[in-house]
Formats: sequence, C-alpha cells, structure tokens
Amino acid sequence: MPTDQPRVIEGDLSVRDLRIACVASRFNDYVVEALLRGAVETLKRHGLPEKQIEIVRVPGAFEIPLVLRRLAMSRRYDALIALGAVIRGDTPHFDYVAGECASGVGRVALETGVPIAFGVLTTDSVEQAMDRAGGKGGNKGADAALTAIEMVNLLRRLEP
Ligand code: INI
Repeated sequence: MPTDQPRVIEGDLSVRDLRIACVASRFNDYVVEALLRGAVETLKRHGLPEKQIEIVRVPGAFEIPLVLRRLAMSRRYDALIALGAVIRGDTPHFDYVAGECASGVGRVALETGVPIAFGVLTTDSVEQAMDRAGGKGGNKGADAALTAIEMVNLLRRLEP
C-alpha cells in the first residue's frame, strides 16, 4: 500500500564483519580505563568478536587525533572510537587540550570519511568524569561504541 511518509535512512546496530579500533589516552587512566571497558563490553555484547577489536594507547587527549588519522588512513578499520578524559581541575591548559582534541577528531573524520565516535570526556572535576565513566551519568565509552556501529552502518546505507 503506498504511503506518503518520508523515507527514513538510519544505521542499525549489527556488527557483521566490522573492524573497530579504540584510541585511549593514558592521562587520567582510572577514568579512561572505565570508558574503554564500557566501549569494549558494548562492542562484544553486540556480537563483535574480540579479534576484530584493537586498542591503541596514547599519552594524552592531545595525541588522539594524530593517531586516529594514521589508523583511518590505513583503511584497516570500519570505525574508530576516541576515548579520553580532560579534566579542568588538572590544568590551566584544559581549553587548549580539550579544544584541540575535539576539533582534531572532527577534522580527521571529515578528512578521511572514516566514522569516529567521540568518547572524550571534558569535565570540571574528577567526580563529574567518574559519573560519566560508568557512574550515574552512564558510560560515555559505551555510548561511543554504539555510535561507532550505527555510523558505519548508516554510511554504508548512504553509499551510492
Ligand atoms: N591530557 C588529557 O588527556 N587529559 C588532561 O586532563 C590533560 N591535562 O589536564 O593536562 C592532558 N594533558 C596532556 C596532553 O594531552 C598531552 O599529552 C601533553 O600536553 C603532551 O603533548
């Protein structure tokens, strides 16, 4: 029966043959490890085998975009997940580190066409960061993993 509803195009959460890498920073590692656990558990829960997940560690959030770029340009990954924690209390450079990281990640995704989920927390305190890394604010690493899967499948559906 014909309908006059607009066609909706969206990505689903199937993982099929995906290869996904997480780039995780060591700075504030107690927060980032919780984000990473959330991301990996979510990928596995949706059926992605462990051997199709890679983890690359970098010193801090500032280093994330460069490494993402290298991975994206290798064409070995369907999606990438950036995980880090920039906490204002730690540094007067907060705005620079957080800003460079966020704009760098966005630039790499646009430049390479590889979907990159942004799971880098930018918070005023450690407490706020922990809330979002498995506490009462959920786990932003897990959310980023879902975004990565959905975006791969959406971009595949949008291929000409
Ligand atoms: N890196 C972070 O990932 N989080 C932070 O909170 C942070 N602070 O507070 O300074 C931080 N700094 C290090 C930065 O990312 C680089 O690793 C460093 O400047 C060397 O390039």
